[in-house]
Amino acid sequence: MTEPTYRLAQKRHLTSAIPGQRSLELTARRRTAVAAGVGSSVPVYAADADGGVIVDVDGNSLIDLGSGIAVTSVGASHPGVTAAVAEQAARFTHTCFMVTPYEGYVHVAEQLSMITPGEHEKRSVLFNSGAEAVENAVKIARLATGRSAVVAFDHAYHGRTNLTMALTAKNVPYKSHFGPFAPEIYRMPGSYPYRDESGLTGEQAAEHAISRIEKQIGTDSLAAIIYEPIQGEGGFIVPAPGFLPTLAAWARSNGVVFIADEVQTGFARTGDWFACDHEGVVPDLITMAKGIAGGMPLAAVTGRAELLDAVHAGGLGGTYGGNPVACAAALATIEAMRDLKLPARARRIETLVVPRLQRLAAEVPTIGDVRGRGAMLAIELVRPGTDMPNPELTKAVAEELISQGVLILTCGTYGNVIRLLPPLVIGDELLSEALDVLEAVLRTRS
Ligand code: PLZ
Repeated sequence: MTEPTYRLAQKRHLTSAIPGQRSLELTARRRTAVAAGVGSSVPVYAADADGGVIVDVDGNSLIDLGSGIAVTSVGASHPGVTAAVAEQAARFTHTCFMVTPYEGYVHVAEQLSMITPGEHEKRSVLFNSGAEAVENAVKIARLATGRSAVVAFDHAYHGRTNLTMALTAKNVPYKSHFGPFAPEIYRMPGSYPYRDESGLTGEQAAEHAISRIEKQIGTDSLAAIIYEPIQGEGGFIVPAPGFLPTLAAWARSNGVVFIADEVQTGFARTGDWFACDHEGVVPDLITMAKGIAGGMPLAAVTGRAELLDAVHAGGLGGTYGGNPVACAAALATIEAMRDLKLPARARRIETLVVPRLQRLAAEVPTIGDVRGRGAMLAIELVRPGTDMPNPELTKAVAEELISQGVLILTCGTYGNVIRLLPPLVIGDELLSEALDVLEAVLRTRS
């Protein structure tokens, strides 16, 4: 196994207040040119990034616990990825796979067949974003089954396009006033162990959803059910054991396509190649993006050959889908993940972080829950002595961490979850320093 090498010093180092002067200037320029509807989690502008650090335009070096929302698992400038990008860009940046195909696309599809769950015959189609992959998975499921209904779940996040907004659960900021939404989407209760009635097993939670589906939709109208094996934006919610296998088995025996949305959980993030692997769940279709290409925009739908090949020639595509530079990046990323044994590193991150957070939770009454898997970890903040969400504290903690040079993201239906998504190549010392800061902030704020 190779150890990661770093180009930038792996340290937290503040040269100015956060944000510094140059970032403030860029914020002022941005206000006059960039749409107000696009938010940013941190008030500084990136100049360089590598391994576990992001250096801003004022020279501040921040510890990155966000990976650009679970994207830069191999780091934001992994040398193998940047070399592959440069090499491919120097030959050709685009021909359009639908016009003049190229080997990189085929090679990525071959790799996806190998690493995704299940030994069955598979096919893949490539896109640009997670939302586009989800849209296409639904198109494929509808065409292949001849049915139209799709079930999504409470706390789900699947994207911001019209169909994926309809699949996404949370109104503000994702959906509010952006309707009307795509029809034939039904929402069901999922599994949220911290908030479900106590003692509810994963199997029982799945049975609740299944009996509602049967009553409200009817299986012969249902094309697909879509689930994130760990719900990401909804709050890093790990379903109770047994939930996913029960749902997947029911789908299979009723001719319903089970789509696993692994856009956030995929590519080594949770300690295995895919989060479905932990319970041996084999989805019919799997959607992927984010970690797939080391930061280059690429997404994929991989699944059963008979589903993907049911679509007529020309039925799937897009100008940029499977762009050659993005494919080169994906191949280099997958190679780096194997080489650096990133699934194992994600598991190691869990063993370094979770015991510390659990000890902290025993002392700090505002920590309601510590959860997650691999390097997709979270703490849910509540009002002391209750399970009432505490979004104000969550926002204050995140802001304080960022001002101390630790880039952290929040999430959750109730806006009360601090999430940890470090690059999988982050060094132990740097991660430990970030946790020191997190612990200190939580102790003083709570
Ligand atoms: N499915 C499970 O997590 C993207 C969204 C951030 P795109 N999650 C981050 C934001 O506020 O826009 C995501 C996801 C899951 C689909 C998507 C959508 O992926 O690449 O952002 O389209």
